[in-house]
Amino acid sequence: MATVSPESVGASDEHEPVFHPYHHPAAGWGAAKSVTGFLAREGEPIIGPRAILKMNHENGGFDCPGCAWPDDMKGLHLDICENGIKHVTWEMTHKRVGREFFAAHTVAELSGWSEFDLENQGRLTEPMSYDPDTDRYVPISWPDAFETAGRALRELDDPNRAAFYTSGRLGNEATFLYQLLARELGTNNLPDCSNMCHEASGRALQASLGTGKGTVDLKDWEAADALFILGVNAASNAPRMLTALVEAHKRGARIVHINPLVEAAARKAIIPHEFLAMATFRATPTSNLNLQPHIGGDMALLRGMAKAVLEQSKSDPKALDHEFIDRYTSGFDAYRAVCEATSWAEIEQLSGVSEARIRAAVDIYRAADRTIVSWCLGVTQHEHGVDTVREIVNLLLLRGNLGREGAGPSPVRGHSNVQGNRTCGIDHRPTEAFLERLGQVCGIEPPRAHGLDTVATIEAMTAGRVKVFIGMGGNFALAAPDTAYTFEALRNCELTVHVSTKLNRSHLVHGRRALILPCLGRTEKDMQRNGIQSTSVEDSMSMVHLSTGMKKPASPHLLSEPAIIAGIARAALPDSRTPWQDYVGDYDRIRDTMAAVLDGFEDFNRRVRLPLGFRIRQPARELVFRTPSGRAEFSAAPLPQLAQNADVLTLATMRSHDQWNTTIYSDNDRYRGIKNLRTLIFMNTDDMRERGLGEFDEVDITSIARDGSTRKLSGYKVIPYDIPRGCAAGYMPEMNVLCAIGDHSTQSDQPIMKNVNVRVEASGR
Ligand SMILES: Nc1nc2c(c(=O)[nH]1)N[C@H]1C(S)=C(S)[C@@H](COP(=O)(O)OP(=O)(O)OC[C@H]3O[C@@H](n4cnc5c(=O)[nH]c(N)nc54)[C@H](O)[C@@H]3O)O[C@H]1N2
Ligand SMILES: Nc1nc2c(c(=O)[nH]1)N[C@H]1C(S)=C(S)[C@@H](COP(=O)(O)OP(=O)(O)OC[C@H]3O[C@@H](n4cnc5c(=O)[nH]c(N)nc54)[C@H](O)[C@@H]3O)O[C@H]1N2
Ligand SMILES: [Mo]
Repeated sequence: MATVSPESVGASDEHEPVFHPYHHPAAGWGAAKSVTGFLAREGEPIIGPRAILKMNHENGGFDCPGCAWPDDMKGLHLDICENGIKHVTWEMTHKRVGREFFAAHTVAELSGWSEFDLENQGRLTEPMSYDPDTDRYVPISWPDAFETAGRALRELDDPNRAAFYTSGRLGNEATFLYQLLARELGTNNLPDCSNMCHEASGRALQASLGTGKGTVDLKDWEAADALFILGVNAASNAPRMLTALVEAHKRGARIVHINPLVEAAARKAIIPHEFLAMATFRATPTSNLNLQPHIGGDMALLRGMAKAVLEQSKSDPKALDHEFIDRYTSGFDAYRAVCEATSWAEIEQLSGVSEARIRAAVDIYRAADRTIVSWCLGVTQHEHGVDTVREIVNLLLLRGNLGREGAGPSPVRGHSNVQGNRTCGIDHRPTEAFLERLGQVCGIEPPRAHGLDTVATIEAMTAGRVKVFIGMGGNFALAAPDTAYTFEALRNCELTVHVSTKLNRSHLVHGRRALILPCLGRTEKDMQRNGIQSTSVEDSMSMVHLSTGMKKPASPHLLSEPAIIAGIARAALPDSRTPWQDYVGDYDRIRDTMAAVLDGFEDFNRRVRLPLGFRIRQPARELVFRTPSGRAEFSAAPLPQLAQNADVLTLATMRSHDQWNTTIYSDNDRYRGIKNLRTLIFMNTDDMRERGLGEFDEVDITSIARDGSTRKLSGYKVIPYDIPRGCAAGYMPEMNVLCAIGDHSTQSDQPIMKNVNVRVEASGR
């Protein structure tokens, strides 16, 4: 049994924990107050607000490095949010972690620090190399650092002994160079954070519609009559969605939230740029109906909705869009048959929602001409993530909610450029067509065999099959499942290299040799041979636009991500004919090559400079389906069963309001009423009573993996919460201790982070 003490990860619970249910609107004054306090703490009273005014504005400015929600298309609003401000300020801190810091602390000592304390030391300032003799990081020059990484890569007996991880921050140009480095070296081992978030969405949309992305944009959000929001905590994780929800409600659109928890965005909101509403405390409701399924019950709920629509079509032909179904889809009869064969009793049992409540959602769906369904991790991080996203598409197809204004599927992506990473080649399963063009344009021979994703990389490191790990941003050690297992995997490497802005856990859980390579952040000026450079990013809705940093770099020794990649590449591939140096001197040169390789990037350099950038064409939006049948495909997969013992709870791991993935800003979770506590578990009061537990009681949480192995966290505090019976929730990354490495979806290989079987009992029993 693997046990990692909760103190070793996460923030330190120093202050008395508090739980008071939150009744105020999302955003509004609570957000304003929180931002003010945060700016003061980071010592950013002047530069902060000025930089923030530059954020997400058309023509200049930098893209918010936070979430992937698109920018306001009209460029009118001060399009900012509380968490975006925190994110930018965190990067722009005045604090520095230089060579004196590393000289003063051994890695063993730093390993005892909390995540908050590590990142709170400030920005990294120069390259560092691990010295085993003193157990400290010591300075290393950039040429020596490149040679260390380059030699390790050169000397591998097989390029597949290396893995190149990407966190979704990386701009498109650096992304392209990074995948080129991996493929010129000879491997498709390109694990990325998307393997842990929207892999299921990509696979499902590809199978159903022939495109791995959503089909709608912000204009569609403005035109929809009904919005269904599944498994996303928008007020914390995509706060600018609140603007869309408030505006939708004001114009009379209906909004349905489907989530085991009633999150802040499912109640009411005040948006930050609505100063009158702020001044008068006038909040707008952002929901017409909240359904609380059992964790993992979404697919059954959606099938119930489809079943009801099909039932109604018997007396009302207008319930279905027959013309659309006949002309553009395939597999309808099989899907209708499977819906008819599924009983309401089964749907109620597997979804945890009553027939009457499901029919209430159907009333809203039926009354709308244009429906958008939007979702995030509550849908994807399950064994049946792919089937569930396909069920979303099924439901949309029934009423022709595709390929027209105001309708379609709209996944909410996570990191600001995670979608662009995939578009620009970070894919461990690249298509033959992409490799063919990459090979032709770049004059290389790309490997054809598929590479390793995140989980497979960890397993390969454990088995000694991957020896060099390069992390381009992110915090792999903590973000990945099965903390103890992943730590051992990283320690088993010959060399671990992290390109980072801040000190984090992954620097302390390292291979025999280790490098920390500090890079420019997105807010900073990137000066190269031909002047200041901009990079491009792609948002959740396929808009590509430029981002230009404007702040003086945190240290004169920082390099840009493209420069670091090129430095490693030149050392690893001494005979390379790729013009690495020219690429770095002027990112227009990278974009010229990208335009020749990537679909939809024609004339890249001109179009990316248009006021709002450009939108990558979505064939499915134009009713062109690149599927085997050439049509949109219904899927008739069986519903997931919830079979489990009565004493086992289904646990979802999720984010608090005050964190960015593994970056913890504070131990508060304002909208859920929590202060000073992260080591908690939200439970239904009946489940608590059954176990003899009261509020704040300390519990042990034991997870039971599919292979029967168990993992344990101790000393967590119970919070009574409005969550369905049999369900529980708590925070990542701490709870990754409970996620078994082998428990990934057989459909997407995505770790099952929202569906962990656990036993909860009072500590010490
Ligand atoms: N401030 C901030 N913003 C972020 C991030 C951050 O950490 N902080 N992370 C970014 C990243 S990388 C990503 S991928 C996104 C993540 O954005 P979210 O998907 O919102 O992330 P989570 O906090 O994991 O929350 C998932 C939601 O799913 C719900 N849920 C759990 N299980 C189920 C289920 O079975 N069914 C349904 N319907 N709902 C369920 C939870 O109650 C919760 O509301 O946010 C991005 N934005
Ligand atoms: N249990 C559980 N685990 C999860 C999830 C979950 O819901 N439950 N969610 C998963 C998801 S959706 C994701 S996306 C992953 C997140 O996984 P990652 O993307 O790997 O992790 P982050 O915490 O976003 O990475 C933070 C680090 O990025 C570095 N950084 C910040 N800005 C930059 C930059 O501009 N450039 C570079 N090079 N580095 C920078 C800093 O050093 C910082 O410490 O976690 C996954 N893990
Ligand atoms: Mo993510």
